[in-house]
Amino acid sequence: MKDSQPKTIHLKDYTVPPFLIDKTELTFDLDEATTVVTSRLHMRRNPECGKSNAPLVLDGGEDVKLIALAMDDYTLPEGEYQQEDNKLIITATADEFVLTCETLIEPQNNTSLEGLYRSSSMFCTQCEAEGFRHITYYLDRPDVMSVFTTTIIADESRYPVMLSNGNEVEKGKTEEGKTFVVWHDPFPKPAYLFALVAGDLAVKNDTFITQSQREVTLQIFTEPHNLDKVDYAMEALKRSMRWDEETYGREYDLDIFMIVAVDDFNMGAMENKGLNIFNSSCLLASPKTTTDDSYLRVEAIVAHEYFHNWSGNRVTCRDWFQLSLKEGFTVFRDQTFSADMHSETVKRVEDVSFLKTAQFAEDAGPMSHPIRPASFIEISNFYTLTVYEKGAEVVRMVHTLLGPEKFRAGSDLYFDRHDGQAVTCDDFIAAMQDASGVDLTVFKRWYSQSGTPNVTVTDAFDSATGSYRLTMKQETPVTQNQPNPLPLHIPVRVGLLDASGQAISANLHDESSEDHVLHLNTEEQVFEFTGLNAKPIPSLLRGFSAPVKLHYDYSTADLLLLMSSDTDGFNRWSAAQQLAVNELTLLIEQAKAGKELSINSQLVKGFKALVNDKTLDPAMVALILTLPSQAYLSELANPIYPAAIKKARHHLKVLVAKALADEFESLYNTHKVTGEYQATAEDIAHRSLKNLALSYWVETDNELAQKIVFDQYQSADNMTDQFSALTTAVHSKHEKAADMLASFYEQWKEEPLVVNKWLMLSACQESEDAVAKVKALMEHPAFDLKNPNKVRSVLGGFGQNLSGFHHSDGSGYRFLADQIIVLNKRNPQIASRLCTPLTRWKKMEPALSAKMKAELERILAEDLSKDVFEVISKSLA
Ligand code: B3K
Ligand code: ZN
Repeated sequence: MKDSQPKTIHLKDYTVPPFLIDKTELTFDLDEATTVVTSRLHMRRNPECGKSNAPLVLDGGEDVKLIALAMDDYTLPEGEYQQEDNKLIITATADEFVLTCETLIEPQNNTSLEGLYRSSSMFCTQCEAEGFRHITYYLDRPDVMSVFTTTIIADESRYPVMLSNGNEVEKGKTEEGKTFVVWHDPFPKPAYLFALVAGDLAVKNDTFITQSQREVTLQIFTEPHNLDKVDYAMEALKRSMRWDEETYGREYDLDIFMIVAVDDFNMGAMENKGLNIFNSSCLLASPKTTTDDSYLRVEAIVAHEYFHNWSGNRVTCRDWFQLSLKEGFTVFRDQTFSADMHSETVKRVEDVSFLKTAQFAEDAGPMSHPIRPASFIEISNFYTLTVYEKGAEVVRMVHTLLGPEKFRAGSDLYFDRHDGQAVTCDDFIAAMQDASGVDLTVFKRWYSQSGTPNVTVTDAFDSATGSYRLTMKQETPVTQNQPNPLPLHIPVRVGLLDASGQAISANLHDESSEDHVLHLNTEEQVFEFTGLNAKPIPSLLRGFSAPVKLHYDYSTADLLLLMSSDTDGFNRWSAAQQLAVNELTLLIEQAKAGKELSINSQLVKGFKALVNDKTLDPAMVALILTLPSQAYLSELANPIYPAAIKKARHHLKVLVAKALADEFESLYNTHKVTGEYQATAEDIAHRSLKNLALSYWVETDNELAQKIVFDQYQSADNMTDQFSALTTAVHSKHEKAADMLASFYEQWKEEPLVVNKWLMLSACQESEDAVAKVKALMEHPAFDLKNPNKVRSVLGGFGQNLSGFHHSDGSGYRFLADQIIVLNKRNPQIASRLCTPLTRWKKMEPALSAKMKAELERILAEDLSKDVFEVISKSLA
C-alpha cells in the first residue's frame, strides 16, 4: 500500500471552474519515442466563479514532461509556477491571456492506454474520463468546453492518415519535409472528447443524406487487412443516423463522421466528436469470423457511440458524477434502437437477463453505488453496470411514466434547452418534468439511492364484491452508506389472466384495460381491481417495468400458465426462469447436503408445451428454454456454493434433455437456415434455437447428436454455427473436444478476433487442472498481456470457470491475484476490472471466502494504482 492514501472526491464539493478556455490550439509533432505537444490555450477567468484571484491549476500526469511555459509573450521562469501532485499551478494571472505550453510524452511507453499511445503501428488516443491530462496540462474537466484546432505533424510515408476531430482545413509540408494536417472542430467540447489517430490505414467511404438534405461523408478506417470487415458497421451507422432523426429528431451536425478500429483498447469504443475510436472487436464483422451475438454487438455499439453525438457531446456532463446522464440515456437509446431493428421482446429479455445477473450482483456487492455516485477515488471505476444499465432502466422508467409522446417532448426540451452546455441529471429530469407536467420529485430518488429494491406483492380476492386487491410493499436495502433509504417511485406494469390463461380486462381507478401501470411510490400501497368473477393470476412487472426484485408466491401451476399463455412475451420468459430457479434451488440444496439429486420436474412439462407452440418467435423459444446461468444462480444464492450450483444446473439440463430428446432432435432439423449467411433477426432466431437444441440433445449421449456436433463444426459456413458446435463439444465433454479446439486454433490463428474467442473458450474449460491449463494458455504465442482483449478473454473466461477459479485449494484465486498485481502497474483500468470476481468474497461459502479474502489482503499490501486500491479497499471494508 502507498504511504498516502488516494483522495476521495465528493459530488457535494463541486465548484465551477475558475477559468475557461475559449479556444484550444494543439500541435503534435508525432514520434514514437517522444512526441512534442504544444498547446495554446485562450483562457479567461470564469465570471461565474466568485473568486477573482484564484490561481490557475492545470491537470497533468506523471508521464507529461514540461518543456516550456509562456503567458502571452512572457516566458514563465521556474519560480513563477509550481508543479505538485501532477498539477501545474500559476498563482498570478491576468483576467484574459494565452497560455502556451510545450510538453513531451512517450506514446511508445504508454501501457495504460490512456492519453496518446501506440496500437500496432498506429498512434491513437483515449481521453475519457481523465486521459487528456496525460497528453498535456489542461483544465481536464467536462464543464470546460473549448473549440479545438489540432495540427498533426508526422512522416507521411509511415503515417499517411492523420485524423482529429471536426473538419480537415489545411495540409502541407513543414520545413523539415514532414507533413502537417490541421483539423478544426467548430463545436465546443470538453477535452475528454478529443481524439487523434495517425497510421497507415485503409478507408471505406460512404455518404449519408440527412433529413435536411445535407450530405455527410462517412469513413471507416482500419488496418488494410481488415477493410473487408467493415461493411456491416457502415450499414449499422447509416441505420443509426436515420433512426435518431426519426425517433428523436436529431440530425448529425458535422460534414464528416469517421470511425477508426484499433486492436488495443481498454473498453468497447469511444464517442470522440466526429472521430469515434473503436476496439476492433466491436466494429469488424464477417460471416466466417463473427458470431450472431457479435454482429448484434457491433450494431449496438456503433449506434451507441453515434447517439452520443447528441446525448453526451452536444449536451455533456457537468462533472463525472453525472456520467449516467449521458451513459444511461445513451444505453436506453441504443437498446430501443436494437429493439426496433430486430425483436423488442427478445432484446428486452437479453438486456434484463444481463442486468439481473451482473448489475444486481454489483448492487449487492462492496462497490454498490447509486447511478449518480456521491463520491469516488478513481472515476474509471465508475463506468459500471449500475451507471450504464441501471441508468438505462431509470430512463426507461421515465419513458414508462410519461408515455412516448411526452417523453419525446421532454427529450426535445432537454436537447434544445441545454445544447452546447455541460449539465446534470437534475437538468435532465427537470426537462422531462417541465415538458410533460408529470411530477418526478419522488422518482428522482433513483439517482441517489443504491441497491436493488425488493417489491413484495400479496393479493386477496373478494368473491362477494368481485374486487381483487394487490398489496405492494417496497424496501431498499440498508447499507453502510445508506442507513435510511426512502421509498422510490416504481412503475409496476400489471395484467391479469383468468384460469384458462385468457387476458382479463379489469377496472382500476375507473379505467378498464388488460394492462395497467401501477405507481408504487410509498412504502406500502393497495391497488384494487374491480369487476372480476374469480381470483385472477397476476402477471406482474411486465416487460420488467422497473429494476427491482419482485416477490410473489406463485404456485407452479400459475407459473406454467404464465409461461404458456401470458400476452406479455417477457413475462412468459420470466415465469419459465422462476420455475427453473425454484427447481434448481431444490437441487442445489440436495447437492450441498451431499444427497443424490432428484426432482419431479414441472419445468419439463412447460418446455414440452412450449416447443410445440408454433406461434412463438424461435428466438423466444430458445431464450425460454435456456436455463438460468451459473452466474445468475450465484447472484441469487447467499452463500454461494459454486460446486453445488454447477452440479444442480447440469442435472436439470440432462433431465430436460432426456425428457425432450425427440423434440430437440426435431427442433435441430426444423430450424436449419439455408442460403447465404445473414445477420437478420429471423435467421439469428433460427440459428439460436437450432444450436440450443443441439446443446441439449447432445447431453443425452446420443451418438447421432455427437456426430452432428462434429459435422456441424467441420462443415459450418459461418462462425455462429462453427463456434456454437465447438462450445457444445467443450461443455459436453465430447470425445473430440480437444481435437476440435486444436484444429480451431490452427484454422483461425491469423484472425486475432477469432483467436480471442478460442482463448476465452479454452480458459472456460472445466477440469481439475484448470489452473495449470490457464497458466499454460498465458504462455501460448496467441496470448499477449499488452492487449486488453486477450487479457479479458483468458482471465475473464477463467473467472467463469467454476472448477478452476473456485478450486478448493484456492489456487484459482491466487493465480488471478498474481495477474492483478502484474497488471496494476501496466494497465490499472484493466487490473481493476479483473478484481470483480474476488470482490464477492463475503457471499462465498466459508472455506472459499477466507481464501478469497486472503488474496485481497495480499493485493492491498502492494503499491497500488488508485483504480485497484479503490476496489480492493472497499471490498475489504
Ligand atoms: N464513453 C466511453 C467510455 C469511456 C470509458 C473510460 N474509462 C464509451 C461509451 O460509453 O460510449
Ligand atoms: Zn456510452
